[in-house]
Amino acid sequence: MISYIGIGSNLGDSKQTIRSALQNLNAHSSIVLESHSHFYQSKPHGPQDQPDYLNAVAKINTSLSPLHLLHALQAIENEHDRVRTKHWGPRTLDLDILVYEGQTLNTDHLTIPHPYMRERPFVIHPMYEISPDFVFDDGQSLAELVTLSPKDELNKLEPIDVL
Ligand code: A4P
Ligand code: MG
Repeated sequence: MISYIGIGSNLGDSKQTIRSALQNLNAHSSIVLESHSHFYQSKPHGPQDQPDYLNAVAKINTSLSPLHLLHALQAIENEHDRVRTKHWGPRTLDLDILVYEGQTLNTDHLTIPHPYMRERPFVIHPMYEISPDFVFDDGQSLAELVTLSPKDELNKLEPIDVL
């Protein structure tokens, strides 16, 4: 199944952390990394008293169920010393399931599609870069969201070798 993963970091060496997270995704026996976006730097959304973020989006193909995928992502977060402190606060690595092919979920542990993704330039623009034809199950296209989402807040970094 195709799934898109939102990757964020704003503590430590974020570029290296995101690179390593992409490598960990690809190294998982039930996940194939299909593609990933450039890395984008932006101001924090939510609480402002924290460093700027680096974000990217990955497209994966996986045989894991959404819940098993979440657990795999949490294991990768933990490998990167992710410590859960405050909501929307700083983190070494945040991995969110943005969408999972054919799934709409709203449970205590998992909401798919990710509830805030459509309002977040740091998700919409990188995802559009790798999947410009993507359309949500409710019919809304990523192309339309991109026209509504301010891009000037994002600083696209030079590409780096990941794999
Ligand atoms: N959970 C529910 N749905 C999902 C999903 N689709 N994917 C649950 C992943 N997890 C999901 O997550 C808390 C719980 O959410 C998980 O245990 C899982 O069961 P968390 O990452 O530990 O907690 P959090 O940070 O408090 O919340 P969340 O929702 O991950 O934060 P966000 O929404 O990711 O916001 N500004 C910029 N520029 N860039 C950023 O990346 N990120 C945030 C964090 C704030 N501002 C930002 C950025
Ligand atoms: Mg998260």
